[in-house]
Amino acid sequence: MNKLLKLLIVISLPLGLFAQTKEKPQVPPDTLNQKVDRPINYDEEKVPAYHLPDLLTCANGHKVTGKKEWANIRRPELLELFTTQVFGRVPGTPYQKTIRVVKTDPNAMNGAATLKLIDITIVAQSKSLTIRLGLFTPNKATKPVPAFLLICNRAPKNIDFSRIVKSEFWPAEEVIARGYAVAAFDNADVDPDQDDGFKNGIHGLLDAGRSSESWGTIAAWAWGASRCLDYLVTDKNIAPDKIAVVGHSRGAKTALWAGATDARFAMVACNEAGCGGSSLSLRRFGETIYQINRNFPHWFCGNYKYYGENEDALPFDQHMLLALIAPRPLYVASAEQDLWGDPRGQYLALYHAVPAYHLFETKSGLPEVMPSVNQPVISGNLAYHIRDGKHNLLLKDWNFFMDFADQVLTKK
Ligand code: GTR
Repeated sequence: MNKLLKLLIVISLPLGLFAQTKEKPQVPPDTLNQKVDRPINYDEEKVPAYHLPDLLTCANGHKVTGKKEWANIRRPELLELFTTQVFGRVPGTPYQKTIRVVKTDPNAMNGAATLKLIDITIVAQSKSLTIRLGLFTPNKATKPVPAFLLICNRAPKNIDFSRIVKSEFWPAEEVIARGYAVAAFDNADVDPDQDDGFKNGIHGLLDAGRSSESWGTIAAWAWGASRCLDYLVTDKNIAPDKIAVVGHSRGAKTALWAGATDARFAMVACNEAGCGGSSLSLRRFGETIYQINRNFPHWFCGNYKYYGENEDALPFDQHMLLALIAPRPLYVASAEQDLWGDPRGQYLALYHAVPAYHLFETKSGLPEVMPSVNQPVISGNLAYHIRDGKHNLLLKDWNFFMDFADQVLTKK
């Protein structure tokens, strides 16, 4: 091989520029039953060569070139792939939903906001469950405002609606000060974060027999986010077409799936979603599909386990999940020390989602080179930052999200 060709391959491989589409794989053996303890790779040099499945090439080989084909053919195909292979399908069990505003305090945050507590009760198969949604709207607003909904995957004190405890994880005062409404719910209200055989939470209400395609806990939380949205779009203080969903880590995987499955979410802010969320699995850097399914067997559907230690069989990668948000605004955020979540893999996934955005408009382009720490890139409807420090959701992240929302939601 001549030198120039060799150099081209070395430069192109990390970005997966030699992309190709793969057929759906044969079901490989369930590697979870074998004891695999491969060391986790944190070395960029050891990232294997990989071929990213092509975002715009349909299963039948047809290459999508326009937004109509994307919306009618390729996007539904990818949505189905992520439904059957990663997150699982929501059962069609009928249920009743009642929404009740149980408390209103027009003088919250020393008069800066109005607090509403909303109970969303779901009844099915003689069982019931209530999701408590907390919402602050800014009192100084003269018209309906954009809103942020946080899927809280941490202890409820992080979203303390009484504001006795304040946490950067949900900096409600700062969000209100910038003119946004801010809402949150505890994901445990929807489904416990436990491998409980899907007996409890919303699975206990809606499941009627399970298969390898049945929904896992992340899909359940995303479903819960949509039930919160059912209320938020009716609140007269909120602009119903300007509601962003925000999540951190497992909550960010959830936010991505909520945005993918519910187009009413006008923006997704995905903070450090990592494996199964915003980072490319084919890089096998940090957490792997095998590890995540071993440690959290309840998060995804059964089929996802087949790809553990078997990434080459993947007919998709996470750039395709990000592309399901297109053309809506999408913010992907990483943290410098969060190597488990593979920051570079997160940036590359976003970079490779760009072709879907380009079917709609060309302003959303991203540089090939990852931006420096604490230097957000905002480009049309796409944004990215890598914050200094550890795996966490901090005020700094929220401020960057709000800078983006100022452009893509408020000014819209
Ligand atoms: C880790 C998990 C990650 C991420 C994280 C979190 O243990 O391996 O995928 O979701 O938890 O949610 O904080």
